[in-house]
Amino acid sequence: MPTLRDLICIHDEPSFLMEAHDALSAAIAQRAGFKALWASSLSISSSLGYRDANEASWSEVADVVERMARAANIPILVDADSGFGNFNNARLLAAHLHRRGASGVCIEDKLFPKMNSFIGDHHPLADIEEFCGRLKAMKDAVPDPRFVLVARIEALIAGYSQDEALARAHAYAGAGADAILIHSRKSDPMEILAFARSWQNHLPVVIVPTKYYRTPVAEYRAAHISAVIWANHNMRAAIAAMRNVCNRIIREEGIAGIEPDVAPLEELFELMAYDELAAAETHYLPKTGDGARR
Ligand code: SPV
Ligand code: MG
Repeated sequence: MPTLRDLICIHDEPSFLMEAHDALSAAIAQRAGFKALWASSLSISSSLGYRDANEASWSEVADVVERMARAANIPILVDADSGFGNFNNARLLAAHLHRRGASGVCIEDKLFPKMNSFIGDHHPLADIEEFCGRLKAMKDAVPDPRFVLVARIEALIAGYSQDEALARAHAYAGAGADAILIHSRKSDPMEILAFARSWQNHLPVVIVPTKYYRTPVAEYRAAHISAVIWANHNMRAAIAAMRNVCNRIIREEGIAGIEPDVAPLEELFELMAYDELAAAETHYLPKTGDGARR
C-alpha cells in the first residue's frame, strides 16, 4: 500500500485524495479504490453541525480522524486549518494527529480563527516568518520521516499576486514543508497553472479544484501536479442523497419507492466488517451446552 509520502512526494503521476468526514465516508472511499483521504475541515465541521470557521475544537477533529483511521486502512492527510493558534498549538496538534492515525497534516497561512476560503473576501494572511515558525515546530514535533507536512498558500484566495504566492512557497519550503498546496477560488485553473509553471516543482504541488471543477485531469498531468484533492464531494453527495430521500418519503408517504435507491443493509454490514465480529465470537466466546455462544 503506498504511503502518503509515496503518493504526494514520489509518484510521477497525479495522486487523488478523496474527502472523508467520518468513519463511514472513509470506508466508502477506500472501498471505491482511493489510495488516500483528505480529512476536510469543511466537511468534518459540517457533519458535526459547525461552520468551517474553527468552531470545532481540535480535539473534536482529532476524534473524527481517529475514527476514520480505524475504519479505513489508507493514509489520511488532515486539513488542520491554520494550526489552531501559534507554533505551540500547531505542534501539539501535529503530534496529536500523528498519534491518532494521521499520515500527514496540511496547514494554511491564515490566522486563528480562520474562515472557509470560499466565504467572503476577508482572508487575512499570516506573516511569512511567523507561519514558517509554525511549520518548523510541526516538523520538529513529529520526527517520523513518513509524516507529510503540506503548507497551504492562501495568497491567491486573498487577492495577492503570483509573486507573493511564490515568495511564500519558497519560504515554506525553507521551513521544512514537504509539499505546497496552492489554493484558488477561480472557476478556471489559470492561476494555479501559472503558479506551477513558475514554481517548477521545487516541491510537489497539491491542488483543490472545487471551483475549477471542469478542468480535465490531463491538464494537471501536463502541469506535473502531484496531488489533486476532491475536497468535499462525499459530504455534498450525502447532502443531495439525504435531501432527495427525505423529500420522497414525505411526498410518497412511505419507503417502498425509495428502497432501490438506498444502500442495502448488507452493504452497511460489509463496510463495518460485521463478519469479523462473527469470526471473533467463534474464537473468543465460550460455547454453551447447545453449541450456541454466550
Ligand atoms: C476543506 O475541504 O476544508 C478545505 C478546502 O480546506 S476549501 O473548502 O476549499 O477551503
Ligand atoms: Mg479546510
